[in-house]
Amino acid sequence: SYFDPHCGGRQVIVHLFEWRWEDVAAECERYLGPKGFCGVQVSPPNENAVVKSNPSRPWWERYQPVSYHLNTRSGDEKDFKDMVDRCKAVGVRIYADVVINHMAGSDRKGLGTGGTSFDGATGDFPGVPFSADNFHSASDCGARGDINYQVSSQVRNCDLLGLRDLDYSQSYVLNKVAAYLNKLIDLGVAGFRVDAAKHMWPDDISALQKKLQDLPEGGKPFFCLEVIDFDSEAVKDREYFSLGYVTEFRYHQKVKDGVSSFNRLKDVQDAGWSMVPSDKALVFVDNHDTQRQMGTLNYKRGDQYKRAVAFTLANDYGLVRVMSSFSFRRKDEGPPHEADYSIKSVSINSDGTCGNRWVCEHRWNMIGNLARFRTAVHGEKVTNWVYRNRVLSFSRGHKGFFAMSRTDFTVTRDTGLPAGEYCDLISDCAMTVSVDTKGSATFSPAHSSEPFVAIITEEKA
Ligand code: ARE
Ligand code: CA
Repeated sequence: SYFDPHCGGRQVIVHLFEWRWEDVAAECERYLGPKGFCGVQVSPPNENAVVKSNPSRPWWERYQPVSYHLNTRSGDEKDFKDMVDRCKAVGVRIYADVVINHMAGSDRKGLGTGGTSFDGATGDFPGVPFSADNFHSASDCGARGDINYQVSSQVRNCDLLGLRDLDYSQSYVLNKVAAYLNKLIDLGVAGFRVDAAKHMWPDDISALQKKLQDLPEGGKPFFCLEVIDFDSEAVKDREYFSLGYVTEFRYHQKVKDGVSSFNRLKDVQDAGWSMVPSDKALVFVDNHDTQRQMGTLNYKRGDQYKRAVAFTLANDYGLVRVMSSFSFRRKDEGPPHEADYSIKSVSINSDGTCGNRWVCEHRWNMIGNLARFRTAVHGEKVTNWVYRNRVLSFSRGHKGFFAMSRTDFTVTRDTGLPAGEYCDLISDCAMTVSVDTKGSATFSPAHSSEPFVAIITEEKA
């Protein structure tokens, strides 16, 4: 089904935003595979418009397709194939971010990252080829880029941000895009994050899916649809439920509000917000867009961010995607780069953190190590919820137990687990937790600077 991420039951996806394919491959082998991550959402692999100035080489140029050749600042087709194979060999799958609602903007013209020419204004994309006729005309829309979100036909047929909108009622367009996705399937990807899916008709996505081949190992590719729904516009996320996982943006709002008062985290996935059902919700604390918005939670918010991500991983709602960023000051700023704008590689420091301005949130102890926890307790409900003495703790059925606070703590809690000596996953077993015959344990975090504890029945000391 389109809901299977094809990673042998592992549960956590990480978005390695703007990483080079070579670095992703190395990260699968040295970290993601051993830590039990399911897969990686990679930046769009197809050729994009080179945005030279105002600003120079922003990250967002990758959301302006020029052709479906696999040539970007992350690498070429050979690098891509090598990454997919090396990750797969260690149990980690690749999901491509596919930008298929549109091509480059009508305000762009010149060359793509693979050297192919294009002109957004005239709709000439010889690298595919697409020409003016393959796009929706702006006649039914407001001024270019001006979508009235209360009118679903405008959301689907008008130019999002002035980006040339593909007309999927033409089988020519459908076939070109299907050929692109099938090529990625041939190369071994396990699925797709569909950019701006909200701006595509669900029936068009369904028609596209019918043209896709099964994965080489069998089964349909995994689908995650980017649909932003805060219950205030014409397009509803439920229109996409049969097509794959849907991004749950309400959750990212709620977890941000909830993390300031732990008690409010309890109802973070329901309470009148008409949240996406757990088995269809792709959840995250931030993504590459929201992390650039004012007041949002991101890596810069330190401890609060850590608590939000740790809670999200320990909780039982949705399929989790962890963000892994490059540090930025300005919103438009592209990834760390050399003088010639080639992307800098991700260096690894002796303490396991990343260098060259790569943040690598996924390597932070309470994030990287909870990937294992989430997989181990998958399918178990949250039970034993206790918020007392400023410490939140809960069990995941009889398979796992999690606790967190804002500062160091010592508490006694019912873990719901059988008696035994358990390894604390957060600290890689630097500390253990003894559970008595009643299921009760007294414990403190291994390091006071990291006030989290997580244990699972499958990891006894
Ligand atoms: C850039 C420039 C523009 C210029 C355009 C064309 O910034 O000024 O007009 O190029 O030359 C990203 C960047 C954009 C960038 C674009 C193309 O964020 O700034 O434009 O790349 O380079 C809506 C969509 C949602 C979309 C967001 C951004 O529904 O799908 O807008 N998100 C995805 C990606 C983005 C990406 C694109 C789509 C485009 O994740 O990274 O844009 O491929 C409410 C509504 C939402 C709306 C949201 C924000 O919440 O409910 O539907 O999201 O507001 O407007
Ligand atoms: Ca569209």
